[in-house]
Amino acid sequence: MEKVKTTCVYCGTGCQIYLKVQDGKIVDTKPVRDGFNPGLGKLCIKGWNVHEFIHHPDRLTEPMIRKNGTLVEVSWDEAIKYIAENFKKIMEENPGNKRVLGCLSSAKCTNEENYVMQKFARTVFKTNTVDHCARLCHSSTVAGLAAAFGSGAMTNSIDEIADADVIFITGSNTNEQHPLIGKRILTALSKGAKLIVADPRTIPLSELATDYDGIEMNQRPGTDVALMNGMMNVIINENLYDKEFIDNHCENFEEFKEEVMKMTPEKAAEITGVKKEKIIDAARLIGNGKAVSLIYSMGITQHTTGVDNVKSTANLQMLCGNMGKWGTGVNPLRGQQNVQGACDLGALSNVFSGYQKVIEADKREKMAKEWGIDVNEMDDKVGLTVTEIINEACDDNLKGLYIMGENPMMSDPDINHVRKGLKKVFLVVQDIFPTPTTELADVVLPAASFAETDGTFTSTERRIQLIRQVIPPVGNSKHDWEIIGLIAKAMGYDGLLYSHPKEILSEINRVTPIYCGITWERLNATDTGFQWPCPDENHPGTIFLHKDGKFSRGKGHFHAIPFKEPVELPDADYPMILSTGRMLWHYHTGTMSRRSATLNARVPEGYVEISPDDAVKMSIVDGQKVKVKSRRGEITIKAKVTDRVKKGLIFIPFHFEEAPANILTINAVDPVAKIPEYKVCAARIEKL
Ligand SMILES: Nc1nc2c(c(=O)[nH]1)N[C@H]1C(S)=C(S)[C@@H](COP(=O)(O)OP(=O)(O)OC[C@H]3O[C@@H](n4cnc5c(=O)[nH]c(N)nc54)[C@H](O)[C@@H]3O)O[C@H]1N2
Ligand SMILES: Nc1nc2c(c(=O)[nH]1)N[C@H]1C(S)=C(S)[C@@H](COP(=O)(O)OP(=O)(O)OC[C@H]3O[C@@H](n4cnc5c(=O)[nH]c(N)nc54)[C@H](O)[C@@H]3O)O[C@H]1N2
Ligand code: SF4
Ligand SMILES: [Mo]
Repeated sequence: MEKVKTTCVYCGTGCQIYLKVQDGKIVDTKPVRDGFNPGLGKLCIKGWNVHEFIHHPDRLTEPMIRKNGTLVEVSWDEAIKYIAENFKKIMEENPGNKRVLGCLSSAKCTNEENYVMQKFARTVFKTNTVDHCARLCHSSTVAGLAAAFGSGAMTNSIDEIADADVIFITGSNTNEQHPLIGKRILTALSKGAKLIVADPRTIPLSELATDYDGIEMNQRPGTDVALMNGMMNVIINENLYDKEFIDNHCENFEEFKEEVMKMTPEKAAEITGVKKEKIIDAARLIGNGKAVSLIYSMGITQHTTGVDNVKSTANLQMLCGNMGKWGTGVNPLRGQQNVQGACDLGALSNVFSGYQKVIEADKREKMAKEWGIDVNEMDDKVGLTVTEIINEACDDNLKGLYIMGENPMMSDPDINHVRKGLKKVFLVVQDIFPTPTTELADVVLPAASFAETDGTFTSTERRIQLIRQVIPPVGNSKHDWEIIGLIAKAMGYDGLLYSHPKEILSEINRVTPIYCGITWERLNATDTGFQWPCPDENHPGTIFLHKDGKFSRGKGHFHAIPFKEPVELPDADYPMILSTGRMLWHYHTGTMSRRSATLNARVPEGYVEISPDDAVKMSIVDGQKVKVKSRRGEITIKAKVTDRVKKGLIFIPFHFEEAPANILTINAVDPVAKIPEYKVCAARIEKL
């Protein structure tokens, strides 16, 4: 059997896999064991079964246009012509208006495809309204860490976690969501490391923390600033902080200290619901640690205070000098297999590739020159973000939207609001499967999957690795980069016609300083890939950032962060806190994992986690169907009675179309990062 090496398409760990081919079909997946592999020769259950969705009969294989209300198969020529005419018409009817059209790019697609999509938005639609799911995920990280350190990425590498002597994990269910990174935590524990887990729920790691003499804290959702300020209060009071590191490498310490001194451990305990003694013990463990690694994910970012939460993680690690050294750092685990890359390549409304700001004239001039366009026609303001795109569509301001590889009808907050907006616009959706979003589209375009595409993905540790075309695009589908080029040409711009992704990568190398040295030739000559920044072709890449306290922005900046409550707290009508997130067996909106027979057989339907206390109080038994209501809507779903959640808290994974969590969630966002508060809203449970 032929086997082709490529990169797993689910989470951001970047595991290397072989896809096995028989009679033109991909029939099996095996981990790479004979070469470099961030997964250490192992895979998680999603990785083992990643081939299962590729040939699923639901794959989109022909372009479709909505005619008299139904989607009808058409030729590529007809679809492309129809799209170009409609988008051009919107531009002609709204001359000079740079907020009538927008694009959603995709963390499921390659670096090259994301580069092409943002270039399309900026050259053809002439707008900076291009964004993607990072907005819903780690936009708080990008904003918060850039403000603190000058660079918004995971500071250290996956391997280093195994060598930390204290690991502080907060808001990351690492063993379920990044299982092969979770493996490094186990290795560290077996070498004597201490684990602190702060999560409102009890997760697999919580048990490890208690088993290995660490600390588990179940804070009230949305109280992380109070918790971390409380810990830092202890660290300062007990003189456990790194004065030398702060004096030499940081700024604004006094203002920060003044704020932190207000949050005594007593006060923090009162706000968070965590016992004072635990806060003090956790602070001492971190303060006395030699190499402390801080790991976080959505539990920190998905709040209206997401940026504040992220800045607090930075404060904590700078305070103890746990930066710029092996085994330390602030380590946001990036979720999608290429969300780091989609951000790096400029699929964001405020930056070109390499985080070059769109509001800076010299950056616009540089891009205009490379792209062969008139700089004066470029959008010089920050564009709309994911949630703003929906709001503007609802208000009839945005009139056309081109979505590649995103499913906002399942993944955005407050789906009823999303539906209202998407129904109003001329909508083009390019996906590999039908989704609730394609159901609203005027045109549906069939894309090739990761197994049918050459290109690169960038993993959570800033590592750029190749993906390889194993089979030709299924049916009549085409590569995402190719489709975008065809639409651009039909709209009068030839600068997006490429013959192969390697041509796109060499353009990326030319205009993106952090990716300059990561060429197609070099990637083919190594099996480890390269970690950015990699400024030239002789550079080996960068294992950890901010080495020796030399922060990307110069000095590390301490921020004074007062605690703020989430936007919607429980009350008499909606007495419970609803939190949403994920589980091991499914992936996001389920388009892929629910079409994987193995994964779907294991967990075939959605559920709401409810505590035994609340279940008894309401006489709800495990497995019973209940109604969950919020101010936005209601769903019917199976109750799962479990002590993973505490009294007053319920949790719903957002993978299931029949019981979509996002009918309930609130469309309230962080003022800076514009990330929605997926982790806290008020809800109630009713018996059917
Ligand atoms: N199996 C699987 N793996 C995945 C994904 C998937 O869908 N399925 N998705 C990928 C993607 S894109 C992402 S972004 C990552 C996300 O990975 P994670 O962030 O690990 O996943 P979540 O379930 O969203 O949330 C993590 C934890 O945050 C906790 N939490 C909730 N509220 C709070 C709070 O107020 N404070 C704190 N500190 N914690 C809180 C939750 O209880 C939960 O345990 O996973 C990636 N990996
Ligand atoms: N309630 C709640 N909602 C959340 C979250 C939460 O924790 N709670 N988490 C948020 C987070 S962190 C994230 S990252 C988002 C994810 O939000 P989305 O990105 O909208 O979710 P996905 O299911 O990953 O959607 C990816 C789409 O791309 C398609 N696709 C896969 N491969 C390809 C390809 O090669 N080409 C093309 N064109 N399409 C492809 C898939 O079929 C799917 O429809 O969800 C967010 N929504
Ligand atoms: S840990 Fe992530 S990258 Fe590795 S096999 Fe599992 S889903 Fe794929
Ligand atoms: Mo994500």
